[in-house]
Amino acid sequence: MDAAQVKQLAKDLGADLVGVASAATLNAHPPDPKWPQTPERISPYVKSVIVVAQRIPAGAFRCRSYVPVQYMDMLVLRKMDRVAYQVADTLERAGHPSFILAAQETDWALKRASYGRLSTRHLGVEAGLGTLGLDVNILTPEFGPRIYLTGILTELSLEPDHPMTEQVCIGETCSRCLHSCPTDAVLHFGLDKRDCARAAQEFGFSTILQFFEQFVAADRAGKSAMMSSRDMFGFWQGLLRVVGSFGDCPRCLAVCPVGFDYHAHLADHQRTIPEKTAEKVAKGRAYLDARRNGSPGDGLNSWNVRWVGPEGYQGLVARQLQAFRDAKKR
Ligand code: B12
Ligand code: SF4
Ligand code: SF4
Repeated sequence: MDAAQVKQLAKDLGADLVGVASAATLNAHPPDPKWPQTPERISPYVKSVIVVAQRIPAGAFRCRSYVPVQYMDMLVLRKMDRVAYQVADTLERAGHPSFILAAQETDWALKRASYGRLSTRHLGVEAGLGTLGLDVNILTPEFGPRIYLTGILTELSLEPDHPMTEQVCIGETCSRCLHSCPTDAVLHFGLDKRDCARAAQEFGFSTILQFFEQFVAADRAGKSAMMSSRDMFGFWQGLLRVVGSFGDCPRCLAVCPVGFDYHAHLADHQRTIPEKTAEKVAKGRAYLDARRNGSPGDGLNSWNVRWVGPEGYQGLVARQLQAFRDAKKR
């Protein structure tokens, strides 16, 4: 099987986007070399990683609450895993050992469980699907950041795709993700993960740890009150349908103006950002000044710029919007 046939297989199974990265390139460019998220750390035999992305339907971002998008996230992840599993299974039946990794699991050995075994965003960039945005989400020209993605590791050597060199993200002059973030976690092509996790993982691992630390220290009445608290209900909901333990906050995904889905279904609904404040606007301006002065910080350093798009922003979204309007007129 060649790369074109494997991609067609993934598309036929329902993948929205698919690309191929070479394991040798991924091994040579770990996102953070101190904590290598590389295929060779997992298996020395892997030659290629097939990257599959599944879009999150835009309708879920048009609702009054976050609940519908939270549940859609879980269904999208399940579909993505099924597609990836079937690709791996087909490759192996054709004689090429292949497997997938859990798309949401983290590895205790990598930064005490804050990193996945592979960074699927970085896989996506290497497979030519998009580039990292101001908020470090991967932005695809088709669906912006409104995707989940995973990798199929295979011993079959496939022709790799090339990373995009043009920055897909509009950048500091846009800063809509920064304006919308409820915990002000968006940095300059970086993220304060602790702050993000307060909203994105309301009933996640650190909330559970804090809860039980307080529970152990509480007296009998305090323990009893904690047993019937909203936190406890959140943990139950998480067990029931995973919602709450991750994927809670959709704001940076919802407001990003990249993607045909945004032009078609979200531009009207997401135009105004209620969370925008003067302080956040000033922060975006400071990032713009830093970039113009040539001192943008870690997110755009010589190692990281590879995944942001070394040629900078060249008007992709404006071109897309024009194409969208032209298509509508026809
Ligand atoms: C752990 C995790 C989180 C945790 C992090 C927890 C923690 N305490 O660290 C939190 C809760 C923050 C989180 C949040 C979200 N997540 Co999440 N998450 C992951 C997961 C499982 C692993 C992340 C990882 O390994 N990153 C790898 C490292 C290298 O990335 P990094 O730390 O960001 O480092 C880069 C830059 O930040 C920068 N950098 C590093 N250090 C520093 C320091 C400074 C100062 C600066 C400026 C820059 C900088 O350089 C690095 C190299 O480029 C991945 C799945 C996967 N296996 O990849 C999903 C994943 C990244 N999450 C995803 C999503 C969708 C989300 C959320 C939108 C929530 C939601 N609704 O689902 C938010 C988005 C937040 C954001 N803007 O990035 C998707 C991303 C899809 C996309 N379009 O990009 C992924 C890929 C899941 C998937 N399988 O599709 N997530
Ligand atoms: S997921 Fe929410 S809290 Fe995290 S960066 Fe995006 S908008 Fe901010
Ligand atoms: S909202 Fe704007 S600044 Fe943020 S990632 Fe999207 S294009 Fe980039």
